[in-house]
Amino acid sequence: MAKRIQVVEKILSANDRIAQENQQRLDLAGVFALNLMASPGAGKTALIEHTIRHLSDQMALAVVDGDVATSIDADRAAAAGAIAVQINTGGECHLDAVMLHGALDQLDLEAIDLLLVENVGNLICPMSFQLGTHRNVLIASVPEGDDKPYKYPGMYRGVDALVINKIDLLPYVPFDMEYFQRGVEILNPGLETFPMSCRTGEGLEAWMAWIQNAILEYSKGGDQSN
Ligand SMILES: Nc1nc2c(ncn2[C@@H]2O[C@H](COP(=O)(O)OP(=O)(O)OP(=O)(O)O)[C@@H](O)[C@H]2O)c(=O)[nH]1
Ligand SMILES: [Mg+2]
Repeated sequence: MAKRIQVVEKILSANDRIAQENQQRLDLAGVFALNLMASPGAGKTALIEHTIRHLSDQMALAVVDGDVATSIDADRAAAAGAIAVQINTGGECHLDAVMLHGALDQLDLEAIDLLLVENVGNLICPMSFQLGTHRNVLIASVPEGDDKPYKYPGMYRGVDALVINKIDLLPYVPFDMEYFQRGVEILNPGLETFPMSCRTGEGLEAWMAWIQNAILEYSKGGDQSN
């Protein structure tokens, strides 16, 4: 048993080394990168599509899409107007730094300002594998239920921003926003939160402003986080 733990530790530290390398490559080319994590179906790709449509007249966007088996999400990102690279994890429930490293090889980083990485839909594994991106973002969604911060604390603790998607469904599903946000506040005090509906477009402006501001800070050289 002790041996097995050592192996896991080695894998994680190898991952962190490559994540660092990824971030150096991104920084050298001036690419600001977000790691978007969520449970399956929360709206990661929907948010990516909106972000591409809102920001692509101001900056060059690329998407790296992690999926177990298909290229459906990368195709959606490409159709929305971004350069898109698909990673098929072949069963793995998360992206890791090596996978992102391979995807970066396929991109002309010098020509990109913003990189959106869509992680595999999962609320546990992705958090254990840093990728070298500058921010970790969690997309929660109303139909998942208001107890998720309490049940998946690691994910809520480790992110830099939180989107609460599908607020258009609040009248139809039981979701106590106060209870949900209380859980978030305990785990990650002051976490920047964006209530949103990718269906109606509500809340998208604040999200776009957050990205624009983060990129501005990054381009001033004050941001090497994650
Ligand atoms: N009502 C409602 N539906 C939404 C919203 N955002 C996304 N959806 C729907 O939710 C479903 C999943 O959206 P996706 O963007 O594919 O979710 P995802 O997180 O990328 O899913 P995976 O990549 O499979 O994990 C789709 O049917 C979307 O149309 C929203 O704000 N409101
Ligand atoms: Mg998706």
